[in-house]
Amino acid sequence: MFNLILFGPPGSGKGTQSDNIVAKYGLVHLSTGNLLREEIAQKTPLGIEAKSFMDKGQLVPDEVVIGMVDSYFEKHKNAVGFLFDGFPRTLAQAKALDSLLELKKNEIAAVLALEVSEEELVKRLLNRGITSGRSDDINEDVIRKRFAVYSNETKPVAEHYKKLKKYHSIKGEGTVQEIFNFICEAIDKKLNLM
Ligand code: B4P
Repeated sequence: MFNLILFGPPGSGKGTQSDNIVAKYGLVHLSTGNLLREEIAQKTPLGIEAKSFMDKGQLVPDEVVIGMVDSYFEKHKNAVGFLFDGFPRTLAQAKALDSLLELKKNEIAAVLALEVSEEELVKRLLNRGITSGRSDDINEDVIRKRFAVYSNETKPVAEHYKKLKKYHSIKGEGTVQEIFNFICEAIDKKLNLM
């Protein structure tokens, strides 16, 4: 299996680039954000609980997210690899993911981290709020709260993978195609070393 994490702050383009990556490399896309939004749309108990956190710009509790990832794995037993998008977002999630993969005698090949300035991120998210109506993108205070959560809870995930020498920075500003080219370069380099 070839497993990648696409990492970066809210609005850095993880969802956008994931579509291109899975189309080119045949990986299974695991976006915790998309899975949570599906639960919300179906008004499941998990979705109703998740919405109350997401609308405030907070993270959904680890045990909820990890349980969801575990059952997604079960549904995709024959995957050639996974692209993790928006997961892990806390150190506890990263450690849970490492253990789940270890059980399958597998590991993360690389963490690709999209680097984008905060000013550009706010612009993108407010713009998406207008076009998609996503409730966590409409209010600038909620967006700023998500950045604070990212700094406090998600940045330690970067440190974890830096120590394991799996972390690669990618320039996340430019056109979608330019950024995709940087991502492909990093992936192809990794694949050639395997
Ligand atoms: P996510 O769904 O993961 O979304 P995101 O971080 O807001 O955005 P992403 O980086 O995917 O941005 P996108 O490509 O869409 O999370 C939403 C919420 O779910 C979280 O706040 C949290 O509450 C919860 N959640 C999710 N996972 C969780 C977890 N593991 N644990 C706990 N809670 C969790 O791009 C954004 C915009 O920019 C788009 O409009 C796009 O068109 C535009 N864009 C993209 N690339 C561009 C470019 N190169 N130039 C200009 N615009 C660009």
